[in-house]
Amino acid sequence: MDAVSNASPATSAHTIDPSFTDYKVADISLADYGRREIALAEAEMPALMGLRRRYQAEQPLKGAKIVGCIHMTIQTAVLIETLIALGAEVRWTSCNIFSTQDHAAAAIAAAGISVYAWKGETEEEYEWCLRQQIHVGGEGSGQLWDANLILDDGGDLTALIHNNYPQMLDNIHGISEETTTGVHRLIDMLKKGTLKVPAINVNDAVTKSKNDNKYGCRHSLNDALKRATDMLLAGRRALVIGYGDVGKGSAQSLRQEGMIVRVSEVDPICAMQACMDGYEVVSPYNAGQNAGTAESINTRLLQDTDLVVTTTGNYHVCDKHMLAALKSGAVVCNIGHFDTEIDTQFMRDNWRWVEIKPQVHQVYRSDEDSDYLILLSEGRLVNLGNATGHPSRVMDGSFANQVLAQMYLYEEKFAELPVDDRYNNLYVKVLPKKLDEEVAAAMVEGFAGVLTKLTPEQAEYLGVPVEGPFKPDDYKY
Ligand code: NAD
Ligand code: 9W1
Repeated sequence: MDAVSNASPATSAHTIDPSFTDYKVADISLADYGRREIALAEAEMPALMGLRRRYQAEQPLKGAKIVGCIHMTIQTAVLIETLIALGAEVRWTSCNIFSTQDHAAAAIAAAGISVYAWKGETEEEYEWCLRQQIHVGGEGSGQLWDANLILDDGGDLTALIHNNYPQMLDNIHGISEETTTGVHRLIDMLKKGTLKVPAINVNDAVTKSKNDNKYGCRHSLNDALKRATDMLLAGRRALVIGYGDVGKGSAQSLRQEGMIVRVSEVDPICAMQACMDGYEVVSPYNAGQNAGTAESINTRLLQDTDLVVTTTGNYHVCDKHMLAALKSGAVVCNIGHFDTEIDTQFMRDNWRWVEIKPQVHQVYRSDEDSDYLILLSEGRLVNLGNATGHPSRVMDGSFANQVLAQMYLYEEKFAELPVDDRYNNLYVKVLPKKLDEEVAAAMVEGFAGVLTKLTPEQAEYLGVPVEGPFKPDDYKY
């Protein structure tokens, strides 16, 4: 069977059935546009499409009823339709008030799938959507859906069900969780004894985290800068703050545009990696000492910097003194933690803002015409505010893990255990490394890459099975 036979049906198969009203999206007329982009994304998501091919006949998710709460994007549409292709029924919401792509949501609704999501929900609407999702035909019916699996990103749906609809947990076999924050919340619940069903940590699969942190940011940082400013990046000087996975991807993103890239770090191991990768390791503070004063600032460096990118996950790594000392006209942005890395509060309180267009501000530090900084996405994640997040091939790794996690939980059938046994069978764990390797293999195949097989002698020499897993569990990739 070839890939085409598993692809979504042609547009005409998705004409809207007027009797289907169990959804709310921004504009259902965007469905055809969404469907055309889903078709393109399918071609870029070989691991997900490979799972469709491999398991379509077997229907491993037949009888599965999944409530899914994850960014309602084109890539997520391919995830949803993969779960359905393997036999599942689903009801969907977005896990973020801004992350819905309205054409993706429309295409899913037009295919007869219950989805409650639109870009720019209020907090109240967001909560409302989650409640519609867990009720058949919406909350008005007063009838909870007999869901048996949760797919979550960030833990809001998990918390809502645990706190407000605990009766649903009787039927639920488990949760697969996409993000760091959600996994932390699950581990907290497990420690406190409030987690009632097992959970798979998708976040820490290598085929999720490396893609997300490193390759996702490599793809979208330079894209965001160019969409925002249309400036030529080559020959200009960048300071990347932090050289973890996001910093590594970001530095490469800028280098491949021809920028002169400098890196600052606190961790000598990451700083060494930056040196070995050929970046100049510098500090925005004189002799690396930050006393929290203007005198601590390495003004020579900042006067020679055209772009600052924060990637640390830390607080105020681009502080008010750095902002004041930067070269006029410099671009400032964050691709690390949500909104803590740049002291935008100081910029708001003290400087004059001019909106050039959404997500691009000129921030005047004085009355001087040329004395401004260009702040992107108001200091929030620049690859989401000024670009379109991760590409399909990056989400493919993550979402193939989601499908495998749902299959795993559904096969384990936790909810069918005698009630007394449940307590002893709770966990928050990653999938076995073999499955991570399978996702990776499917992605390699999608690039038409050819893997080499170990000979039995070589496998024996290394002390690993010919078919893998090839590395110990604590191996750092
Ligand atoms: P990481 O821990 O691997 O890297 C962060 C690095 O920053 C570390 O090496 C640390 O030593 C360094 N650092 C901390 N404080 C510093 C300081 N004051 N100056 C210089 N360096 C400093 O983490 P990561 O995986 O690279 O993720 C970083 C952040 O990016 C997290 O908040 C994560 O949630 C976020 N993230 C964003 C995206 C996105 O799409 N925008 C994707 C994945 C992760
Ligand atoms: N996730 N399909 C913005 C994305 C918001 C977003 C967020 C992604 C994807 C990091 C997931 C404006 C897609 C999502 C497009 C977009 C994420 C937050 C994806 C990147 C993570 C808080 N987190 N992600 N594509 N918004 O790219 O599902 O364009």
